[in-house]
Amino acid sequence: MAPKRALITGITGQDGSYLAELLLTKGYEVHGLIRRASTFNTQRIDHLYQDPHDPDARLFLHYADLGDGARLVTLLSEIRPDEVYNLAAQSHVRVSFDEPEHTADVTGTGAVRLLEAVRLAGISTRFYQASSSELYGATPPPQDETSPFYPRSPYAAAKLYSYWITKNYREAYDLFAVNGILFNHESPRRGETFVTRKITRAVAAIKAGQQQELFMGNLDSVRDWGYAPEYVEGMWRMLQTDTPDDYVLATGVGITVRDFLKTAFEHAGLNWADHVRFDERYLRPTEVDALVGNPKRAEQDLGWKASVDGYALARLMVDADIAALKCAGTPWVDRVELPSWVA
Ligand code: NDP
Ligand code: GDR
Repeated sequence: MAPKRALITGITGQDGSYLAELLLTKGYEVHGLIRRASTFNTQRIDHLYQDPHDPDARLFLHYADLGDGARLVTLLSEIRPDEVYNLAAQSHVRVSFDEPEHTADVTGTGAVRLLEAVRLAGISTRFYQASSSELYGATPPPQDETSPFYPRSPYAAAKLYSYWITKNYREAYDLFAVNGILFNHESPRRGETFVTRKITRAVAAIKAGQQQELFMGNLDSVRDWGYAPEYVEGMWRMLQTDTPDDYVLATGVGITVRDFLKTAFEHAGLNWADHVRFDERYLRPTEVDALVGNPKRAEQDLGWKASVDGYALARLMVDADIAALKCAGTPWVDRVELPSWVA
């Protein structure tokens, strides 16, 4: 039997790289969209690279951009995937205040370009949309699939559009399309400007004597931080059900940025208050104060449950960043051996 074929947008990002690994392990043929850049941007998936001339190759990369609808139609028609995972986005909330129009175009309109490409290609495919807990914004926790949305950033407003357009294509065209409403999830592959990775990289650098201070914004916000490899398993499970539905993935445990800081610094034998300074440039014009998810529906329907909470994550990421610094020059941090309990 021919292997299942998946298309991942955002394959070079944190989640895309873990999802590609997962699907390759499950025997899929994996196609990923990459953007042309003046420098290499495939570090997170270089370890998965296969020469496309190899008859056994199962990973294929294609140049494309969510801003280019015609290209998406061509690719969907050629690849004819069984499953499409739309993970590509301008995904940084703070940056979305600087670039609201670009964020709307990629993170919002990009989703309908891809959905329209699926429809115009006339293929039968299952579609996953990377929706976000940022949709809840000002709605107090705990948040689940029935909680009202109240976006608090251009990013969240763009994700609100992609959420509803995905639902609309499900209802209007009978497409198997789902929204995964994922709460924050992190890993040693997390982008360096998101708060968790910013903290754990700084801890490693301070511990090594390469840095003294860390400038931070609001330490009071509460987030429900989970471990990214577990969340991509949840994405896949959402596309294996009998009927399409939307699901929250979360740990159910909320901690403050300050808690994460304290745990990360203490894990390296450091006192966070000796090093952390305030810088207002990291504040957002409108903040999301507290996100804590209730993942009951995913547990019941998908058998999915997170096992790593924010505290464990802080320790895991500090270990990985310390190991990465010790192996400076190592192309990718996950090649460094992590503590056995991490795996
Ligand atoms: P990343 O920021 O790590 O990755 C984003 C990906 O999108 C990268 O591969 C990037 O490519 C690609 N991309 C950006 N703009 C375009 C474009 N115009 N055309 C094509 N590709 C583009 O995000 P994550 O992996 O953390 O998140 C994956 C998805 O899940 C995102 O949609 C995010 O908004 C959403 N999400 C993430 C959560 C999290 O906690 N991580 C929680 C909830 C939702 P390049 O490498 O070239 O920049
Ligand atoms: P978030 O993640 O906005 O929740 O979006 P981020 O890590 O950027 O911020 C989390 C919280 O930390 C506060 N904070 C800082 N944040 C950053 N980046 N840098 C700082 O110096 C800093 N100091 C304090 C923020 O104000 C915020 O309250 C992430 C992204 O992955 C989205 O794509 C995704 O949809 C949501 O998670 C769920």
